[in-house]
Amino acid sequence: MRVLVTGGAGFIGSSFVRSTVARRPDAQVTVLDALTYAGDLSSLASVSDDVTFVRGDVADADLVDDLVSRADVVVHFAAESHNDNSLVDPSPFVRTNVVGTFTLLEAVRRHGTRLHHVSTDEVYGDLALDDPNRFTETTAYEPSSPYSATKASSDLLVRAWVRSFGVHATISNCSNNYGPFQHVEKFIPRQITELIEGRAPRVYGAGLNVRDWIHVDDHNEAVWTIIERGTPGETYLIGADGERSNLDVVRDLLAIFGRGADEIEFVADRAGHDLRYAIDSTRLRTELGWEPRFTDLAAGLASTVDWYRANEAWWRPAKVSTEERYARTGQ
Ligand code: NAD
Ligand code: TDX
Repeated sequence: MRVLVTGGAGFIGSSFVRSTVARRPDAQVTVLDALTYAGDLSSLASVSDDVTFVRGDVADADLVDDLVSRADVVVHFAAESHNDNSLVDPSPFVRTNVVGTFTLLEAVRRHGTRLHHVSTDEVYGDLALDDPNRFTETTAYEPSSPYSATKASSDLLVRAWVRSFGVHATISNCSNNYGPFQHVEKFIPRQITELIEGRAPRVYGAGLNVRDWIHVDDHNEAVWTIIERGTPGETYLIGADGERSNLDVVRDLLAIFGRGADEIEFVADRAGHDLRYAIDSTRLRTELGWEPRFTDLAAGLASTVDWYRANEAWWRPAKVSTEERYARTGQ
């Protein structure tokens, strides 16, 4: 099977590529990635002999058409992915997330290629802390940030291309991922690397916001499950029942580092900050038989801390510029 992976040098995409090479020897993997600030070819170093890498833009119609014509399945991870950046400059989000997905859809339409579109639970907006409901496949779209609005737009394009043109596409909306190779701008790697540096974690607002954490390997196994057993045209939600407040996560990390539970720096809140995300993944579990394997978040955080301690050379180059960006917004 010839697999084209967009965004395969990013956090989740590179994990997908490494596990695909390790576990699916029949797959011939090509990666299309623009290597923005968030892409890092060294994340694919361990599989460089097994993967064809193409540096390019998912919104480049000629390049995308050529690559899609030579693929059996396209797995679309490429995106601008960070909410805080979308509040400073939304334009690359519109271009990559909306125009890039449109470009890919036109190519798979021409070539009849199977597409899996990777999306986020943020398209559904947020929930009250005490809301007994969680997001399901039928929850209405209500995105809050420029990032989530562009991801919602991309999902709606996929749905329309399925209905209007019969494109063979599935969509997954997953909760917050954690694990190795995640950019230091994101919450968990930022706090781990601050703690390695001897500083205090930076928590937005009062830290009461809740995220539903899933290990990146569980996400990617779910993506393969949907590619192999999902029904084209359908949406599947991916989540591992990992709801925690940001304060709880930070306190787990402080304990791992042997630091006091109150050694926290509270900083400016994110504009429009979503309060809570929570995924009901019943459909994926009952219809397709997927189950998460990393259900112990404390253990998953401890092994992620070990990875960042052992791989300083991977994250160090991005750390200073990331903190300079945060300093400009008081975060
Ligand atoms: P990331 O920012 O780590 O990686 C994105 C990758 O896309 C990078 O390698 C970057 O170079 C590449 N890219 C960006 N613009 C491009 C363009 N125009 N053309 C080609 N490549 C381009 O993101 P991530 O956290 O790995 O997220 C991957 C996907 O999963 C995204 O679609 C995101 O919306 C989705 N998602 C992420 C999470 C999460 O918790 N991180 C949760 C659910 C869904
Ligand atoms: O320093 C920080 N302090 C802090 O309190 C950072 C970077 C974040 N936060 C908070 C904001 C959120 O409530 O932590 C929570 C998680 O923040 P992010 O890592 O920025 O993730 P989030 O905004 O929830 O979005 C993530 O999950 C859904 C991914 O970045 C998206 O790509 C994905 O779609």
